[in-house]
Amino acid sequence: MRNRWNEPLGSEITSKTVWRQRRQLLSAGALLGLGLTGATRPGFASANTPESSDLRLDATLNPTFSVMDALTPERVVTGYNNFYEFGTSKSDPARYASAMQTDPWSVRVEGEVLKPKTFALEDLLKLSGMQERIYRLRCVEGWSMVIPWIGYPLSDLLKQVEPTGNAKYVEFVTDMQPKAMPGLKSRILNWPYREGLRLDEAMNPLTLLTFGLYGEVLPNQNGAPVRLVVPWKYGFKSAKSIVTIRLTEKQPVSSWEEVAPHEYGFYANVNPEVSHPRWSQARERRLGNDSVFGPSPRATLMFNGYADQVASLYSGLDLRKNY
Ligand SMILES: Nc1nc2c(c(=O)[nH]1)N[C@H]1C(S)=C(S)[C@@H](COP(=O)(O)O)O[C@H]1N2
Ligand SMILES: [Mo]
Repeated sequence: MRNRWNEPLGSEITSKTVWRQRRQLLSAGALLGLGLTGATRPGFASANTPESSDLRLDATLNPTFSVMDALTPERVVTGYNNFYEFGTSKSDPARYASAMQTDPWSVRVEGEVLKPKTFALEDLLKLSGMQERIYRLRCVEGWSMVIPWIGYPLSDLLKQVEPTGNAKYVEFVTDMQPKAMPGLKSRILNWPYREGLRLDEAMNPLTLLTFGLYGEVLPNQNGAPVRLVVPWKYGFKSAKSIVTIRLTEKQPVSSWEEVAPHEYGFYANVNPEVSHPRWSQARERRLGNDSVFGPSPRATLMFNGYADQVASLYSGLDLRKNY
């Protein structure tokens, strides 16, 4: 019996090869410039039409911030998601998220800043150069993926609004669209979905404000039109479909921390030595790459393998207490 995520090696290689060829095409088309090509408005449709040009988002590969791991096939990245606004099943986001309205879209950046501002999506897309970065993303549930994201460092945005001396934290808030998001009826979280980082974590060059993946604008199920990606933390820190970014003096309470503080802390750094109360975090399974049968085959790395870049942020902090 074959599971849809248990793909033979051949198709894994095919998926990568096709992507590399497509990336070459993209750089050959670099005269079109950065940003969206082919359409006047970004068409944030589903990724089921990967070749249509209005979904394309051009970017330059940043090898310094990319890992060499085998990529997770695109259909897994866009078909197996956590986006509880659309339901708790992994297939719910791909099934329902196309109803989410992403045009027009704007992001309010406010709080402890000298220049609060509402950024239209069009302006956000032009604010800095688009980079492609191949990051590992590890879910707290024990699976992981390797995804070619497109975006730019969150710090490029935060510098524009000039954080005050009081700004110590950054809070991220997801949009609420009751008609499109059946999950909002469930009490699993207190909506809207909120996440937070310390300001120095938010300013770290790894922290990516993300608009696309696999050479295209984000599919809705992956957090269109703009989401966070924080690769050294468990996946739930990477808030999707962001409408507000708020700089604060006090540590914000994230949604998961609010409903289950003993299970999900504010930091949520990937840490194989600190177990979730109900399961170990020592090992993981790469979706689309590892067999779905048997025990998780890979050892999880401290800070998800990004220790060189981020361990210094936590010197002197007890990572058992600050999980
Ligand atoms: N708004 C919102 N953001 C969210 C979630 C969510 O339920 N709602 N799930 C998180 C979790 S648990 C993970 S693992 C990642 C999954 O991102 P992906 O679907 O792009 O792989 O999104 C995170 N961001
Ligand atoms: Mo997750």
